[in-house]
Amino acid sequence: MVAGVLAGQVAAGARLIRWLEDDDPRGRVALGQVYPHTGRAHLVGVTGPGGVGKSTLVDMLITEQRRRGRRVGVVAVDPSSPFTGGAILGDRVRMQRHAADEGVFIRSMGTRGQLGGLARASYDAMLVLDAMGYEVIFVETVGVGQDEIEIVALAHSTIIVAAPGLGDEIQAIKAGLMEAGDLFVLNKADRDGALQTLRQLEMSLHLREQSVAADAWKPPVLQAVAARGEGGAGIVDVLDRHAQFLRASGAFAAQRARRAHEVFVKLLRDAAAKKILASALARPDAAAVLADVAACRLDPHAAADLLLERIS
Ligand SMILES: Nc1nc2c(ncn2[C@@H]2O[C@H](COP(=O)(O)OP(=O)(O)OP(=O)(O)O)[C@@H](O)[C@H]2O)c(=O)[nH]1
Ligand SMILES: [Mg+2]
Repeated sequence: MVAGVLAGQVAAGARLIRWLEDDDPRGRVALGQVYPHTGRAHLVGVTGPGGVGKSTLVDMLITEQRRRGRRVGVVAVDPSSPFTGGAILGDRVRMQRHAADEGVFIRSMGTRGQLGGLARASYDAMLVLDAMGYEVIFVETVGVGQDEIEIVALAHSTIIVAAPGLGDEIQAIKAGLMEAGDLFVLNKADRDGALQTLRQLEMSLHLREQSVAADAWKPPVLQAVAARGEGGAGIVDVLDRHAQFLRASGAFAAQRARRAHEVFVKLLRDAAAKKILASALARPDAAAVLADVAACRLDPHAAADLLLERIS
């Protein structure tokens, strides 16, 4: 199967992603073997409020990337809906016309209950797509919350998508994601109020620019009408420019190292906590300590200290 993944076979890649999602031990072994073949892809996060046209935009960007001869992977993440939910179905339908194209692989991910695991599952899926040889990988997430920021932080370049007339959402973007954006796209530029929203975006970016170094990347604001396939070439031009900028400054590789380090620490923390918890609760005196807590003879802090002391 590892050979299949490295040869870019869709069935092999899909199976490995499923194993990793399910925490199947075979997934770990295979990941260890494909990992040395990762690190080549340009990872692009696409996020913004619900319904602004992210999937339609990604669909358009796939077309443009294919026109430039690149193989494209997509990870569509939806933390809010169950695995078979509407939005994910929507993504599939919206990007359906690429389904027959061997140069495109689209994978949707839902939470299946564990919200914290979504960033990790997305990371794993990106690694697999990277190893499969997709040169550009889009990661679409819905919303502007902490989980999205975490997922977007996995990418090299982040596109924040907005739409006209979304005053409140623009505020939310400002609060949470403005910092993370490398490129802002005002989609649905065919709608009323486009110019006003564009100015709002430019103004908040201008404020941000005043506080960064002169040689820093200045995030452009572009317009698009994704539903009509308008604006794709300009967006991909900027993405290419940003990748070049990151490579020239060494940030492309540095970001990979930082990302790997963050994931490593998170995994180590989870594993360590699980192990310690299991041995603490397995102690013969654990039940008595818990009973003391329940009977108000011992406070929970002291109980935790006690059990930890005894296992170390
Ligand atoms: N007028 C107009 N409508 C658009 C445009 N782009 C997308 N839409 C429509 O907006 C709706 C939402 O599009 P999606 O691409 O699903 O939006 P999304 O941001 O991926 O949605 P979620 O993933 O549910 O957050 C669809 O009905 C699209 O046809 C555009 O440029 N102009
Ligand atoms: Mg979508």
